[in-house]
Amino acid sequence: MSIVDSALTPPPNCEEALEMLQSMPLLELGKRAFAEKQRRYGDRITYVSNQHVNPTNLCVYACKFCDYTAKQGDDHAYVLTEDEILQSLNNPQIHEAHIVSGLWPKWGFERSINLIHLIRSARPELFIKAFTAVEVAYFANMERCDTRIILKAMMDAGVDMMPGGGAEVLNERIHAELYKDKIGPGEWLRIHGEAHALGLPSNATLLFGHIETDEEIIEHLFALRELEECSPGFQSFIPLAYQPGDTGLTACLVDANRCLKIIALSRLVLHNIPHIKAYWPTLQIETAVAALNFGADDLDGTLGKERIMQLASTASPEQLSHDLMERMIREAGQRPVQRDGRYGQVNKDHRGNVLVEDSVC
Ligand code: V47
Ligand code: SF4
Repeated sequence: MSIVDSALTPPPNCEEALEMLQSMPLLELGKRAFAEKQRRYGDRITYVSNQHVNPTNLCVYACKFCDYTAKQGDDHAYVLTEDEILQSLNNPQIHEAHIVSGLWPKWGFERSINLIHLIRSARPELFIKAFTAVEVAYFANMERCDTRIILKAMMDAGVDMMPGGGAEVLNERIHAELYKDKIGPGEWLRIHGEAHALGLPSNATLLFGHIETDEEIIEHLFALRELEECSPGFQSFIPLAYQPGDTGLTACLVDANRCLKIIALSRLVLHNIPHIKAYWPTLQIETAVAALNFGADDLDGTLGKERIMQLASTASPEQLSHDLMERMIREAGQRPVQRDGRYGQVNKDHRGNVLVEDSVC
C-alpha cells in the first residue's frame, strides 16, 4: 500500500475543501495536516543548499502583479552574463540551481540552452531546476516549434526539473485580469503534462493574496490534483504569499492565519503530490517556522541571492545560512535533514562532515 492510499482520512472533494478553507478552525485544519505530514515523513523536515539564478529582469510582458520586471533604461534593470552566473554556482556546497528569467530576446532559447550546457560541464553533479512553462512557451513561440521540442532540448542539455512558477492562479478570470499576455491555465497545465510524459518532473506554485476568491484557490488545487492523476510528475507544491511591492495592486489579507490555512489545505487536498514547501521568502520566517507544524515538510533552500521577492520589497532576507535553517526547523520541534534536488539526503553536511543515513518514512 502506498503512502497516498493509506492516508489517515480520504482526501477532501471540492465542496469539502471549500468548507475547510472557509469554516474549519485553523487549529483543527492544521492538526489534520500535521498528522498527515507526520505519517508520511515523521519529524523529518528537509531543506536544500541552493542558488537562485535570474539571468535578467527585463521582460516583454507586464503582468500586473509583478514588481520584479523592468523596462530597458530602468534603474533596477539588469542582465547577467554567463561568467557571472557560473561564478555564482561555483561553491561546491550548492546542490541545486534554480534558474528562472524574465522573457527577453537577448536571453533567448539558444543562449539559455547553452547556459545549461556550460553549467553542466562546470558542475556535472549539480541538480538543475530550470525554465518555467512560461519560458518554455516563449521559447517555442520564438523558435516556431512545438513545446515538446523545447522540453526535450532542455533535458538533453541537462535540466533535471522544471520549477513551478508561472501558474499564478489557474483560473481564466485571473488570467484575463492580471497576466493576460502570457500563457493561461490550459497551456500551463498542458506543458507540465508534456514534461511529465517526457520524464521531466516539475513543481507547481500558487500565487495567493491578491484578487483571488476562495473558490478560485480550490479550482487551482483541484486542477493540479487532476493533472497529477492523469500525468504524474509533480514533486512539490509551493504556495507563494503575494508581496505587493510598488505594483499598486491591493493585496487582500495575507496574514499568518491565511498562509497557514493554505499550507494545511494543500497538504490534505494534494494527497498525490509528495512535498509541500514552506517558502520562507514570501511566508516570512516566523510563519514559515509555524508552517512546519501545519503540514509543510520542506523549507526550500538557502537561496544564495533571490531577486524576485527582493524587488517586491519582501521583509525576508535574500538568503539564509544552513545553521539558521536548521535552527528554524528545530524551533518547530522537527528534525532538519539537508537534501539534494531529488529529496534524497546529502551525504556530507555543509562543514564536510559525513552524515549518517536518515530513514525516510
Ligand atoms: O511565477 C512574482 C511569483 C513566481 C511575486 O519550483 C511573486 O521550487 C509573491 O516559481 N510576490 C516565481 N510571488 C517563483 C517560483 C518558485 C519559488 C520557489 C520555489 C519554486 C520551485 C518556484 O513568483 C512567479 C510568481 O507566481 N511572484 N512576483 C510577488 N511580488
Ligand atoms: Fe515577466 Fe514573469 Fe514578471 Fe510576468 S511575472 S512580467 S512574465 S517576469
